[in-house]
Amino acid sequence: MNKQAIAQLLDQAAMNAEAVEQISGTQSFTENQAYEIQALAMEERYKRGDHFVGLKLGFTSFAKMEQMGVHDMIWGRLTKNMWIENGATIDLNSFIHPRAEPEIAFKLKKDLDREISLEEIPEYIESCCVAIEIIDSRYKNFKFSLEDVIADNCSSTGFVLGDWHPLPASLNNLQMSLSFDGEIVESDSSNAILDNPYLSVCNASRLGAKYGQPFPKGSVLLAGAATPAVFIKTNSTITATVESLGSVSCLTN
Ligand code: 0L1
Ligand code: MG
Repeated sequence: MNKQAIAQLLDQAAMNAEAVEQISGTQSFTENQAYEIQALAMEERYKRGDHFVGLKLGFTSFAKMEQMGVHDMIWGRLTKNMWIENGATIDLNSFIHPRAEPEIAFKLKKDLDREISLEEIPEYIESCCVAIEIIDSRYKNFKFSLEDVIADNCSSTGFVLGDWHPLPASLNNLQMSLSFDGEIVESDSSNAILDNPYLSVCNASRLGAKYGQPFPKGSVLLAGAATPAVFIKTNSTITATVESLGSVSCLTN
């Protein structure tokens, strides 16, 4: 299959909520080609009226990188149709095997079009908030290679954002948790995100520069999960909490 055919296959899998076999099982492709496929697949969404609103980083925990045998983060695109209002109900029939992650999100104050340092973050980032990321691999059994998952837009599917807060001096040592119906199912310190969630911004800027993708002012940036992702159940309330940033929820039917 050529890149366009793979992009269309993954786009249809997401649209119809029907899993496909991992591409790397039958043909090999490079990381660069995987990002090209991701961009082509997103073009299919944009043609239907959706649009880019931000990006997410994946594999931001050193444990997850080690587990996957990789040494760098991956990034995917967030779109308007993935945005779920805080407190809204999501229809699980439109997903394949969705999982939730507790995250921290940032909002860009100006175009992020070059690699920036930690010291430059206040110039580029306006605010932060607690977030839930919903991921849903388009591959059967959530099984994929690094190239497969990049082509599949890093499993990006949905995100819920809380109230925006001015940037604190530090985002370290904050307790983060994911609850189902008020019961905590996963929790960890914000340090699980690259030892410092602000480093996600620096890494997003580095990856954007590497792949020739500037991120416009106003974009949302999901910094990566602090805990493993947890399978979502029907008829439940999913809540992510970050100490000092508050909570955000969505419901499932
Ligand atoms: O951390 C993430 O948002 C997940 C990135 C893609 C890998 C996965 O689907 O677990
Ligand atoms: Mg995530």
